[in-house]
Amino acid sequence: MADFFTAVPEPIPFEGPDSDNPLAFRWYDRDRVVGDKTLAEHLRLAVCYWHSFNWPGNDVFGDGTFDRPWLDPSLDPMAAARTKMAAAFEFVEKLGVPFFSFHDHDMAPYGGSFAEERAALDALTDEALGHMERTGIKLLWGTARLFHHPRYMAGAATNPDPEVFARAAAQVANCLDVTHKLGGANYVMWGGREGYETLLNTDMSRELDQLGRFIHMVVEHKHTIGFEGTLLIEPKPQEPTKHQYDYDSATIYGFLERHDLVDEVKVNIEVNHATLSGHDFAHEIATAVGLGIFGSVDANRGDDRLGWDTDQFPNSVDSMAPAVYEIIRGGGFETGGFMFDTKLRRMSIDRTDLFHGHIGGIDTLARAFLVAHAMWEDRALESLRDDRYAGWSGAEGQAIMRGERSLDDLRDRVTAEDLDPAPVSGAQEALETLVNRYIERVR
Ligand SMILES: [Mn+2]
Repeated sequence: MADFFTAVPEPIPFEGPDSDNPLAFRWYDRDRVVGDKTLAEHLRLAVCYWHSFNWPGNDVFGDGTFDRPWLDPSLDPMAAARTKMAAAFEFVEKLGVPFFSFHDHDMAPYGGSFAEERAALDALTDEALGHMERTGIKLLWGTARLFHHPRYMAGAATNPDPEVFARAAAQVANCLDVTHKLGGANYVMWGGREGYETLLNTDMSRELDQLGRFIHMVVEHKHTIGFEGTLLIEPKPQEPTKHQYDYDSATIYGFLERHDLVDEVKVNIEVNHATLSGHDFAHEIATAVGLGIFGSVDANRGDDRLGWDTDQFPNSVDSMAPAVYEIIRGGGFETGGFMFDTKLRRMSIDRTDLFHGHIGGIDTLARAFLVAHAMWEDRALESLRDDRYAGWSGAEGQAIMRGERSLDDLRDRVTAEDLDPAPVSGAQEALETLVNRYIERVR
């Protein structure tokens, strides 16, 4: 442990739901066994490097507000990167979560030739490996920042210039190599600027084919170096470009099918991206689970009144529990986890605010998990769902689904039996109240 977050001298303890200590967990009892695993093993929580340590709290109207001394441009870039890393690992260790995640250029500075940037990334990830071995903290995923530098203003893989594509490919090769070196459980591809502003200058089908070729090259490199983590694409419908190609999970599934990548790539679903695409978070989970491409989650939420990506810490068990239920129903995380791709509000300038955001978010996820797991164990929703679809387990239902009935067959049967089935209640209000009962009672 280093000495940046001195107001939090010890690891955050678990004190239970009745605690009033703001620097304690009330629900995240990491060693509590729920079903077949501990809460820590179910949730696989991760802190992000970029918003938490590499973002100064600036917005389009003003400069950074946060106390992040390593971002001072007058410092030696490598020394500043090392100070930042020490603070990041101090934070994750005190928070007591098992994983972190990083962008290449949030850990390593820009500057010099491509070879020099690669050497800086290699050196700093060697140093990260030391922190990981010392603390036991693991890497949930790495990712390349392919949207920040002006060269990527018109996209990386989808850029009209193949030299930009080449630069992006080289950057991903470096980042995948160091993610492998750090034992990353996944590698994420967020298409930061893979999209368009106007069709007046855009050949969309060409750009999508470029993206398909790029992802195939990433898959090839993964197998060449022996990386066994999961490749993930992160859906987002818009921002920064007006129309992002990776709109939502269903769009990505269609893209993966077209480019023969379904067996190689899954999705990293972000709560705020799901809601921006017009879906509930739970819908995006259920879609990905149903299509066999569910991978991981970024837990940050949006604001119902704002139409952009606010990346706030999750704070509503009511809205999170139904989505966590869909994750449990799908079998839970394999290599993925809950990652805090979260931003403090710009006025949250105390060093402890970063703890408050994460503690509240983690307790929200832990409590949502306990609610969802109790509903799953009791089969409270599943037994109702089973009843609702029971007809499809009968002989006629199965014959239809096996393709053994034509429209004519069914017309003959409906005519012969004068089939006129009575409607059955969907009972939505009763089910919503049932979920609330679980939220009230879980301990
Ligand atoms: Mn994200």
